[in-house]
Amino acid sequence: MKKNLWLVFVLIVFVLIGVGCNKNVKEQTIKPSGDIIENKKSNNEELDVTNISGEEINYNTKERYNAFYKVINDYNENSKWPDGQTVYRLGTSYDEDQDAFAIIDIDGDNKDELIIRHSDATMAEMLLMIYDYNNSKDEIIEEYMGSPFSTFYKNGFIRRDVSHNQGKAFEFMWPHALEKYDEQKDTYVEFAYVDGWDKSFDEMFPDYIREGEKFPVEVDKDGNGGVYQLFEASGEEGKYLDDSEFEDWMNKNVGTLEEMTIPYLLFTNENIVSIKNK
Ligand SMILES: [Ca+2]
Ligand SMILES: [Ca+2]
Repeated sequence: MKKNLWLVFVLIVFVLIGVGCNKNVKEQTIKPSGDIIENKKSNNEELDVTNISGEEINYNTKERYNAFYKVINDYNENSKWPDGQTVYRLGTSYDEDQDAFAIIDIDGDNKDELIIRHSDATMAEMLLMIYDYNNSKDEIIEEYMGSPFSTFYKNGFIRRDVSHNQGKAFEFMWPHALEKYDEQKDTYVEFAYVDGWDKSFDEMFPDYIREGEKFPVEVDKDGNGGVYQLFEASGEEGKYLDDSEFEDWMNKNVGTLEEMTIPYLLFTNENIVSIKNK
């Protein structure tokens, strides 16, 4: 169990520094041919989606869907991610654990993205990838790497739950990262990390509490036995907030969370071909 706690700690640190898992590829552009180009600057072709005459540019072209089709097909047929890495599958027979894909304007920039949900994997290797397409360069762009435990909201926020909750949050809440769509960078950036402390954890697992440490009773004003721990920047200590204080912070900084439904499709021939003919 001590080992498990260390794992949780390591996981939190990883989330905070923005490394989701072993597929550590950030902000790269990938040519359909498989060449990867470092892309430290913005992925955005043009922030202004209108041309000189003021007409809206349509980025959802045949080329975009064709590039997505190639990615989907390569993933399905050759078990290859766009960056050339191999897709490892467990071979599940349950529908809800199958890999799936979706095409949707997930970030609200008027361009459709390709989402690949890799659920047919061990918990640690599950992935949710978002790919964009650069029309002018004919390139697939990796916009986001998260996990199937990510929830997308209409205001550009993502809540990414950690895969295991084995820390002090215990039964009070589920630790998660909050990420936010950055229009300038055309990618999602870290916003905050939310953990918690369940008072009953101290009694249940006294061995895991560091010396001199105890549940912050003074913060738990509503007395429900739980407090939130909020990290607004990586590396900071994290401040404890009671339920209503955390709620205020959420209202002020995150706003109303309306969940987006992602129209996932399984990797059947029919579904794959439908993208080609889009
Ligand atoms: Ca979009
Ligand atoms: Ca409380």
